[in-house]
Amino acid sequence: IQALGHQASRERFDELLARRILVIDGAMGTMMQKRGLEEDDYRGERFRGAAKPLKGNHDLLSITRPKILLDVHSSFLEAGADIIETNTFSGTRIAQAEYGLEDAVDEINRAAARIARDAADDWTRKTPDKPRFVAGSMGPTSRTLSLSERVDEPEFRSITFEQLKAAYREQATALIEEGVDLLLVETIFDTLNAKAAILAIDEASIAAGRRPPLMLSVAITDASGRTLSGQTVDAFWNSVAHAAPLSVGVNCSLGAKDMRPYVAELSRIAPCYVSSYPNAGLPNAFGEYDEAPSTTAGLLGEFAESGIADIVGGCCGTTPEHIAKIVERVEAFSARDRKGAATHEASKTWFTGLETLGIDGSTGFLMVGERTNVTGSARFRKLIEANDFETALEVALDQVRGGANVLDVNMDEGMLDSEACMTKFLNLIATEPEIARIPIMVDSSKWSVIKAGLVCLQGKGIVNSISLKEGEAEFLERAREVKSFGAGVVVMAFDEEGQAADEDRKVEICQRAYRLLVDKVQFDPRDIVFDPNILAIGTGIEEHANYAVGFIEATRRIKTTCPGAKVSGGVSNLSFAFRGNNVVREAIHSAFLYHAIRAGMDMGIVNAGMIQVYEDIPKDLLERVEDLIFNRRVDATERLMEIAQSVSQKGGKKREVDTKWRDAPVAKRLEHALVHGIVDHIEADTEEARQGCARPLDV
Ligand code: THG
Repeated sequence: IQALGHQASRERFDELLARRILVIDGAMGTMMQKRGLEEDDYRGERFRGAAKPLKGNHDLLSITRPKILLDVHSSFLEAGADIIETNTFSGTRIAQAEYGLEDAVDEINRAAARIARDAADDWTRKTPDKPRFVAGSMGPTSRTLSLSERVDEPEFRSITFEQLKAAYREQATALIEEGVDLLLVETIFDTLNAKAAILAIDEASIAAGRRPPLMLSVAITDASGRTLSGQTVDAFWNSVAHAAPLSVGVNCSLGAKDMRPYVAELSRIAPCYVSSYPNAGLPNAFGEYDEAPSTTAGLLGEFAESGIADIVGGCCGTTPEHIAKIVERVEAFSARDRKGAATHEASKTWFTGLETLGIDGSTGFLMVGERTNVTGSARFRKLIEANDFETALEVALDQVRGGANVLDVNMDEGMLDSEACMTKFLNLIATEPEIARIPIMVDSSKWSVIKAGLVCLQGKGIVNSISLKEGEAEFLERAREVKSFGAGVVVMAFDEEGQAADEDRKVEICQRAYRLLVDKVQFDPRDIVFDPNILAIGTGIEEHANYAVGFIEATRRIKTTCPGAKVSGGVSNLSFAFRGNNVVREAIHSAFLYHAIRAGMDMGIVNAGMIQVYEDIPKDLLERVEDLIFNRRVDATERLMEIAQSVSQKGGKKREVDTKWRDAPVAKRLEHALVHGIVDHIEADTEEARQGCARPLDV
């Protein structure tokens, strides 16, 4: 992609932005509406026979009323806009399907791009010192990949990632081939839709041999500061940062005034330019946007002056008068130098769900919940086999409440349709805010299952795992695929010769994988998570005695020689030999983690909520556990077994379940249950509430 002339056109924008703020045009829809166009105007000759009503399908006007479109572009260019948007906001098969015009999509995009190109080139000739640009507009479509449209079927999706990606690819291809200068994925309300667009643009650019710089623009729906699909602004950014856009910003949503904090947030965390093109204020009683041009311009001028926005313009309700005022107001300012920006953020690893998880040396150990794994939990497996996904979701929720920072999901079981189970479970999780808050680790030894998982994640998840087991070619191919989704990756210390058991092999394989990922795939080192294999100790087999030491020492060396990369491991593997005795297993895990974390282990797959505090491990037990972990005596296993019997009676640490909320009045209990997604008492509580109300609706 870098070879596709991308760099040259980016440098051009760098040069311009170093001199001034760039202004993007105003609303297309508003301008069209002003003309009082009727059904026949939209139809023209071309769509005379179309079956469905077409009024309001503005994208058609590029074909049926090209002169009007040219006039609109010209009026914005005359007002001083540097960038005009193509009239293609709904130019995808998905959006046009609402009008039965799927097959007109290529034509719509090409016609719109040509008109915009002509208009911009015309003005570049008129004002050579102020070149004009065309941004190919790509709207969010009318579908959403992260939400269900059926209340009673939360796993339902009206479209697949592949369908949406294909639709965006068709649009991007036409826009690129017709010579747009930029591609603008805008009004993003679902980050997963945007990810499909990003992948589609990559594919279309490679096929077309040219990659225009990318602009991404998110819509924040209300004062909660979240997208419609629930992500915070910083989670949104960290989920799309892999696209390395020219700019990221906010459009539509609110007026400039209420948009400010989100624009400021993006400018603080994103190392690219920031755009802002708000509506003309908040809608009035008639749903119209009527903020005065000087007001919008005053607000955006302050953005430019404060250095939080580099590209500004208007969305719904903004007119050439707004743009003219904005141009005047931002004239004195230039874009902020983005090169030194966000250095603090640049040092961390970021994963996201609906919210952001930032990891660096100061974060502390992170727990990856292990229970949502059909091979790691008999209970979870039985629930999935019985198709009881509702209860299976509670397993996930328990992990989150137990403190899991990331959730590992594994559906690898011969009797299951693993791809379908992964899809269904992740789609369900996506609609449960308390779970979807945290990043997902998609765990499978089958690549098709990993892919099924990746296309369900709007956040920046983690692939678990890839390795050099099948050689470099496959390793690199998979790494590229992970990167194209912007996900992180767990790399197992495994190569063509097999699994690394001793320290030197673990280090050697991880270092080799690191160089391949960083040098050949330009994989961000921060997105690499090494897993140097936690293998069972205390098995009675001599070669296993040093496994814990090997992991800890390898971790230390990997962390110092592979800068940016993180280290993780499946902690419960360590104590397989002590199955059935949870007290001993938990003591082994906690003591092991205490030392592994000091050696640099960042995260681990654990039974969240069951990790004990090191200091709380009884001293006699701890001594024997550490003898085993550090391979300090040949009889360590026997000595641990000896006291295992006596401690096993005490039972594992019971999860602290907060039941205090049950003592509250019924209305409060229902509120608590709703907020926390607890269904346990819902029927009894609802019934109790109903008895005290006049009508069921009051409940
Ligand atoms: N590295 C990476 N991924 C992994 C592993 C790893 N994924 C799977 C596994 N190893 C980590 N997950 C688990 C989950 C559960 C258990 C161990 C590891 C476990 N389960 C109980 C047992 O088998 O005794 C199950 C008891 C029950 O049925 O409830 O110990 O190493 N990258």
